[in-house]
Amino acid sequence: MSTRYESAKQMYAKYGIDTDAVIEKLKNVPLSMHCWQGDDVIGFDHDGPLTGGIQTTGNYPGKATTPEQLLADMDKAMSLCPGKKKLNVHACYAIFEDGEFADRDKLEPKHFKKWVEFAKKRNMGIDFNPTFFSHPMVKNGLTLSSPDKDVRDFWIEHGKACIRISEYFAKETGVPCVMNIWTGDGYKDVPADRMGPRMRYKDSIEKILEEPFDKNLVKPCVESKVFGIGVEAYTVGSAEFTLSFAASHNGCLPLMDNGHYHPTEVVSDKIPALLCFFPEVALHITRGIRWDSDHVLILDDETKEMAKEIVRCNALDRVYMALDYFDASINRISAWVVGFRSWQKALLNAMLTPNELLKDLQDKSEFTKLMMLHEELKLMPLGDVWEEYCRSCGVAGDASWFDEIEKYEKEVLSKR
Ligand code: RNT
Ligand code: ZN
Repeated sequence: MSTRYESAKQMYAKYGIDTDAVIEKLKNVPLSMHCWQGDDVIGFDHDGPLTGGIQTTGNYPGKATTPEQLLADMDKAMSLCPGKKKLNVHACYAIFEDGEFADRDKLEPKHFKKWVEFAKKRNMGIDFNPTFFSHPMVKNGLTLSSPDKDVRDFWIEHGKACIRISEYFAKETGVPCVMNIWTGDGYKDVPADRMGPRMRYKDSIEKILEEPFDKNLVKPCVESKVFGIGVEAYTVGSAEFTLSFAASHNGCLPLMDNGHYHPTEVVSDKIPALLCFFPEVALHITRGIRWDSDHVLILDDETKEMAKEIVRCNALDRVYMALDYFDASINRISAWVVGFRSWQKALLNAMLTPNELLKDLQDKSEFTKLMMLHEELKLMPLGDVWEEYCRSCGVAGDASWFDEIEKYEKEVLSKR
């Protein structure tokens, strides 16, 4: 234990915070790491481009192109991050063996056996996502809301298959599986009918959820979005649509991606609003810049504020947290690690905040003192507790983890 940690511990103790207890608690908060950062959201089941109104930009060398590479890269990334990990897998990352292939509507648990083996070995749960993009059955940008019944039926079957796979993940790992439904369905230009696609979308998701599953094992979510690239005028799964869907369908959770709102809206304010009504909610944690840009998460103010809300609301066990960004312009493994560590820092910062004291000042209308404390707390020695947290998780607390990235880039990535 360093003397810096000892002195930080005393400083936090003055505010009634037990840093040792915080460190122990944080170690058990799971954060889902998204497999799609490693290969620019391509997956293993198609040769076509990324569609669905999302895009990766950049051409940094060394991206994973095989399951073996992707799993090795994720392993490397995870080894440099403190805290409890969960895997987040997309359906397009099915791993087919011996020349076998199954289309999205025919996927089976066995196509994800390798992911289960990987997760089990590392004592992790798995979250899952049906992939409603990058596929020829996306017709005119539409899937579950398409006017074409064959298109809808194909994607409904995909959703149902994904529920079965999610339940398999939960049973195998012993950890509930969060299954997130997101589609890029929408229109580039002003639509002539806004309600029709939404009614079809509603009906299709309802049909998917007719697939029997144990609500304790599978947590279906619906993710909203304000717009996508090439889908600027109208998104079927808007905020109001998905929130209302989740609110009116027992067992379905709302999923908020903080890159999916108008730029002055903040998810930190939406978290406590939803927690008043939903037993559980899910998050995609990202960093939007101007548009839905999916930049790597950093420790900026809104990131800190979102973590604070989860902690203040005592909701660490009610909010499923998952990273969701993709950057192809920098080392992809470093991108994973920077984002994962940033959210860990944000949670640590939130847990080291004397929330009860601050709430009390608010309730007593002592706003002068509240503002003063908010400001003073910003310079508390978070970094010293961070170092100790990382040390106790067996990872570097300083920038030296990057040596591993450089070594891996030289020895592995540059040879791909
Ligand atoms: C897209 C959504 C969605 C995807 C992943 C790959 O805007 O955020 O969650 O990022 O499904
Ligand atoms: Zn998302």
